Amino acid sequence: MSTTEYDTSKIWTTLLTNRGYFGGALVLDHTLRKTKSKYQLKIMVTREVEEDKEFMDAFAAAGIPTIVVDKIEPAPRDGKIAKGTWEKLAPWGMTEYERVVLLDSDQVILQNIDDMMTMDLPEGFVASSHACTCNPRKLAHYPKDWVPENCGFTAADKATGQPKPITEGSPGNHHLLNSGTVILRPSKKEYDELIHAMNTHPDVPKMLFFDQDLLAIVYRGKWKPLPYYYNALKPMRSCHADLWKDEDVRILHYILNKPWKSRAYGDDVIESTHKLWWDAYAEVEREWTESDDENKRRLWQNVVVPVVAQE
Ligand SMILES: [Mn+2]
Repeated sequence: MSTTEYDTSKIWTTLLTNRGYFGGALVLDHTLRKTKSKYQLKIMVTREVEEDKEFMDAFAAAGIPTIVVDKIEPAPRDGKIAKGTWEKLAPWGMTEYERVVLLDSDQVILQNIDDMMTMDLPEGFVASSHACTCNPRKLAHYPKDWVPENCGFTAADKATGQPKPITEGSPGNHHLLNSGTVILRPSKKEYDELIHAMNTHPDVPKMLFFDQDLLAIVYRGKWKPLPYYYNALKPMRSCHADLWKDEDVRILHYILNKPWKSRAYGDDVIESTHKLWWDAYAEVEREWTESDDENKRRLWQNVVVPVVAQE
């Protein structure tokens, strides 16, 4: 699809802060195109990325527009700055768009998701999927109340995948979202609220998931839960096997270990999902390495090959 055919009032976006996730971003872009989205992916890049000329050339070769975003970080507390992916808040300030959907570059799109651009979203609200708080790997640094009984997905309708509505009486974890997928309406007022909360909220210095934790606080009672299949976290294929249906999954999210780190993924319920990523990557690889454009073939070698496992 050429640029002129896109609906330019709304965009997909994701954040890249270095070359490491570029293979992921190429697969994300490729699968959005492959599923025939009529909206374009524009990738947010930091100032550091902007200075990496060869990397910027690779975005141009891929035909992916970039949006350079300034550093966003909390005011220091006791002389310390809570470092994190705070630039993921930048889309709230992009008021030239009616709607922005924030995605993660470790996702693959398996079915057309353009309905996310038109689904009902009240003013002042965002839409997102729950965070899965089952903690199946029993990671010690995760909060103590991250157990299956408290997970938002445990309460979802198993037949339809629809989430249970969130109320003030819901378990605390039902108020937590995963910021790998967020539908938002850019707004100067909401952007300012987010930045203010980032600079002042007492929990910020101990936040594990940065923008994601902050969004759950600022949009508490003001976010619409989406079915899991708009942000299907790969471990859920095991820990929510009774909810998960492969044929329903629109967005598969490779949280924790990334598929591009090894071509020798396992064949268990979770790691076997890496095949979908590698199949899509093979299509991208063919397009670049068989290109008539020598510059594109060179950029593939210099920018993509070093960050994607070759065996
Ligand atoms: Mn992710």
